[in-house]
Amino acid sequence: MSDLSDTQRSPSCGVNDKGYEWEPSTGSCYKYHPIIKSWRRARDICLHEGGQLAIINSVTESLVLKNIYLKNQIYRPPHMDPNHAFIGFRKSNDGNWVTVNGQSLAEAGFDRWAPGEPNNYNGAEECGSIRVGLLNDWPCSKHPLPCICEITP
Ligand SMILES: [Ca+2]
Ligand SMILES: [Ca+2]
Repeated sequence: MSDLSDTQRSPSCGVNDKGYEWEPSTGSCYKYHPIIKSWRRARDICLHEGGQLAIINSVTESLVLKNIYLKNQIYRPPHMDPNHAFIGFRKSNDGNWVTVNGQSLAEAGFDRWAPGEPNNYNGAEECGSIRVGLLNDWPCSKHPLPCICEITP
């Protein structure tokens, strides 16, 4: 017997939170939060919900996340960039980018930065975001962003 394919797995995300939507193409559930003040706050909110900040493990998943925030534009305050959200990676003390699971981006399976990124703008961009489906570095707390949480049932 082979493993069940993604489409045969339970659509349950394992939490009592209708904000999480099952995505068959990646086998994960995702929730979009429209405004989060800081990356750390975003990380804590996802953990509190039983998930974690989304980690991109494939090109497919980058496109899923891109579509999630496009789908959620209705929640967008006028000054917020709808194509930009905190996700689960940041700069470690030794200057390497690591996911909230402690993997390098390459180990996680997706390390495509947006053109010109990471640019460490003003020397103060230590946290990770996704912008139009590609990676970006962004200040951890100076500018609020939406965030995307992930649960892998
Ligand atoms: Ca993932
Ligand atoms: Ca940047």
